[in-house]
Amino acid sequence: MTIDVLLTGFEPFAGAAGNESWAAVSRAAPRLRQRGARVAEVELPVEFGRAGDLLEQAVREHRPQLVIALGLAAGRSAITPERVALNVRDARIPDNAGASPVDEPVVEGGPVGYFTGLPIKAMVSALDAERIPGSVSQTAGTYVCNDVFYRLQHLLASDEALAGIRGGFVHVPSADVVDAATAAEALVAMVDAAQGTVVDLARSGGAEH
Ligand code: PCA
Repeated sequence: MTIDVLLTGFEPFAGAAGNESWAAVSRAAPRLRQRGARVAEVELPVEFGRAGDLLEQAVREHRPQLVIALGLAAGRSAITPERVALNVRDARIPDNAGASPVDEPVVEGGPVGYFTGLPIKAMVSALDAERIPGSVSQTAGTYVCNDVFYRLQHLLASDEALAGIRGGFVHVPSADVVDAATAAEALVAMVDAAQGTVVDLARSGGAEH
């Protein structure tokens, strides 16, 4: 089946009861459906390798036009569309299967990094318009979120059958910073912005460090 949007979030990790990324996806998907969009959502395991395998499977199955993968970044103070995925795994804490890779590539022989395929400046502008805190992030880290982000960009860049699919990654902060209802509203606004933007805005999303 061909769909418009594939959204993914993660299961809980590091002993938490829930994961804000999945809370946002599971609340936003029915709202997008209500407005006529064809949406698929997948909850990914916090496991190096397997999470990317499942995302790849979902992209091949659904052939969406747009893929937005979400993850939790506790400690951040805004919703942060990610600029770049890196070809490295470096776990500070074990993943949910107990794996702690250090300085391993996500994809052996793959390029050092990929830029997002999402119009992240337009997405941040859309968050501004909703008065939801948002900013561009320059790195998705080196844990499972970056793993999934890199796998997604590598897949979309290397398989011609998937040409034209736009995808990328967004970190959401913990619920005490942005609550679940607001994170879902933010996700709907970011989907709208991504669908409505062909050439990204030339506004600054830079940082000195
Ligand atoms: N956040 C972690 C992995 C799963 C999640 O929600 C990360 O930022 O890598």
